[in-house]
Amino acid sequence: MNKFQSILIALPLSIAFTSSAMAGLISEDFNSGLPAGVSFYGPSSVVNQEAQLTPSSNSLLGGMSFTDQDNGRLIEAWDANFDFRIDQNGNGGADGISLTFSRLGDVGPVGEEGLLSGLAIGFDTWSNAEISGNHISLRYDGVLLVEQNISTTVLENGDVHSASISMIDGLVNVSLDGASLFTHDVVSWTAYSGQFNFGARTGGARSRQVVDNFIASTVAVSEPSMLAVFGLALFSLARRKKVKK
Ligand SMILES: [Ca+2]
Ligand SMILES: [Ca+2]
Repeated sequence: MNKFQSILIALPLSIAFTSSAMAGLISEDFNSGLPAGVSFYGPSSVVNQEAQLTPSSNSLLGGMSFTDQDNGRLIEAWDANFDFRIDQNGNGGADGISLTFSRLGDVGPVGEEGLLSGLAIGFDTWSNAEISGNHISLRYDGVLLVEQNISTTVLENGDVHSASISMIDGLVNVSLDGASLFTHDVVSWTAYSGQFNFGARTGGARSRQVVDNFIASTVAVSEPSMLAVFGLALFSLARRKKVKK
């Protein structure tokens, strides 16, 4: 292999290994009616420039999903930021809201524990024999990993709260109103393709449950580019020639 051949091979390979992953971005304030790329389920809809997941009525199951931003590619990291407000509580208020980054195609109305597919974060306002009636949960494919009481604020107090969730290679951080609540490493996590799906539920107790200002980004796992494939082909060609000599 001469010097020119080495450069020919090394160049595309180096491009392949330094190419950055594609990233998807969602920024939705619901101020312009029904947004494109968003599906609503059950009683959920845009009301007063917010996404109202449930009105304050009994026995509802709402939901809202966002179209996959990455054309089905595996996602290795994402972050999600949104405001929520839970008010008009009746009979103690219930049940809370959830955000799931669910496996591709698994979307729909769902309760405060999230979908049984992918990573789900719950903002739970009613204790069903749980740690409290004011807690955050984390589930992976429906398996409960974290159930943490919130002592600093009341989720259903009618105030606008801001949630911030980040996920990098299975490491999940959940923050509320600017303060980190917990970080959890999901050991069995592997990259999957998916989309964001909100849910909310009411039962015998009820609340109006609203989400607004959803800003999220996703980072897809890098795939070998055409240049890399070209480089690998050249490399194997050069090797074959070398063997022949
Ligand atoms: Ca809005
Ligand atoms: Ca509950």
